[in-house]
Amino acid sequence: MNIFLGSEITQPAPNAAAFHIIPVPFEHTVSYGGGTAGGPDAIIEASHQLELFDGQGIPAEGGIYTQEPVRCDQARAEVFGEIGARTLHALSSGAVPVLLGGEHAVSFPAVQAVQQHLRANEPSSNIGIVQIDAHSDLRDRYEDDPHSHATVMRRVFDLGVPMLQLGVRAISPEELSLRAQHPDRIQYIDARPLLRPTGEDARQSIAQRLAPLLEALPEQVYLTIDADGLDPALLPATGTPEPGGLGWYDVLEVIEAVAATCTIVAADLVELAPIAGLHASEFICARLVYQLMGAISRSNISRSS
Ligand SMILES: [Mn+2]
Repeated sequence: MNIFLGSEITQPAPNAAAFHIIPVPFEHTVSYGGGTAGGPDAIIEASHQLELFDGQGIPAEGGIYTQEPVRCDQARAEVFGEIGARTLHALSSGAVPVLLGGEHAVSFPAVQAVQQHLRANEPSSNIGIVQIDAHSDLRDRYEDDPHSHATVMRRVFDLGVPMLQLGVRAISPEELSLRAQHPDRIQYIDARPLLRPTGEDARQSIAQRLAPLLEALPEQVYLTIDADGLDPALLPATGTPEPGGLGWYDVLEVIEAVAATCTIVAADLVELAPIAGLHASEFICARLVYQLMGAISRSNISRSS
């Protein structure tokens, strides 16, 4: 089996790993360019080119266990059931699940499983979600489908999970009105104010501007990264590219800010649709996953000390 960083590390026991990689090659509802089913394999393959030392430390030291890919040649309800079970397996092993999509729809059963796991211990508790994405994905239905990549955050909203959306630059009137009705449950900084702040905001870093919004979320968060949140000049291999996205250091600053304020209990990276011969996109995704692991490991260390 192809494992994350397989050129550098061997597979630890599932309960001796800080992270579980969960490959989810699910592609049912992609609306424009296809190919997300090839995402997980391409990211894992590209991870073999990573340096173990990420510039600050060795995120792999805590152990990275790669689960078998979720079987996606079943009906959607079965696939979602398996995603939930795999996410719970990671959490009950004491690991942070990191799902590799696949289309964005896969985040819903994973978020549901994380919420369920948390509530098994503390019934009144909740998770929050931080979303890096070009699209808000808040439509109730898309092409008559309640579980499309374009509706995933609406389904998460229905779970009562408060969210922070970052980098959105394509949104419908329906989605804007949901945001306006629920300012306490849907916080956001869209791409232009995030990356080209004006007035007072221009004097503050991304991390400074994010801090009060992150403080307003539950302490434990799920981080979902849609590859199209990044700028397509950097990462063109995604189904619905939008200009004006986050650059590399922007996304690192966001991830580090989230890890500094909240506890990231689960994460995913979705919507990579590899383009043959163009390796930068999958390598950037592999590097992003590894940097995310680094940010999580380092923040856990600083919190426990
Ligand atoms: Mn999305």
